[in-house]
Amino acid sequence: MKSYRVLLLVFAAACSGGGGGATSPAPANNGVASVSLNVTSAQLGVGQTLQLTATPLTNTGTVTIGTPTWSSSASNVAAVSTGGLVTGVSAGIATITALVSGVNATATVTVSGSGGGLPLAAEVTMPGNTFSPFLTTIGVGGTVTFRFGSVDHNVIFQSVAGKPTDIQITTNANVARLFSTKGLYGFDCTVHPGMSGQVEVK
Ligand SMILES: [Cu+2]
Repeated sequence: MKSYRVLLLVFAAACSGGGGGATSPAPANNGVASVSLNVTSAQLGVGQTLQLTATPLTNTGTVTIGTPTWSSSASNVAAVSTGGLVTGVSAGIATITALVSGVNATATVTVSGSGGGLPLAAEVTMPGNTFSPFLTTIGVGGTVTFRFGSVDHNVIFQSVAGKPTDIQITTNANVARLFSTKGLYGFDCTVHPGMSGQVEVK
């Protein structure tokens, strides 16, 4: 009976301890407040591997204890082992998550095609109310930068699964779009009938 009462008192003191000098209650989950990854963004070829390591940290940045659980948003693009070893499987983009005591951290892994040698960056300019080049070919995970001059243009993509967000009327700016899904994406400038182009993502 006696010891039960003492325990209750200690518990109450710990819970009300907002003031200076009060001892904090024992943290749950070893006090994991954040998770640090050795790599947060990487590019891999098909068959290449990358070892990720996750370090759980307390809210003061001290390393604490915790075993990460690894998962991939797209195992057909990048697979991850129970030990955090990532393997490129096919072209695309996957998010790898390390979960420790309910706290997670993510790494973005871009897997490029198997030796196609396709560029992952390209530019489209707009001379004389045309898109140049008409057809831009990039590898999956690549970025196309649309360079707008002094004339109003927009870039409205035809309705194809995986298309990026349209670019509304823009002048004198460069606007990039990421293509994370293979396909052929036609687009038009609706300001100038007949002003069309395509991005092929392989
Ligand atoms: Cu136009």
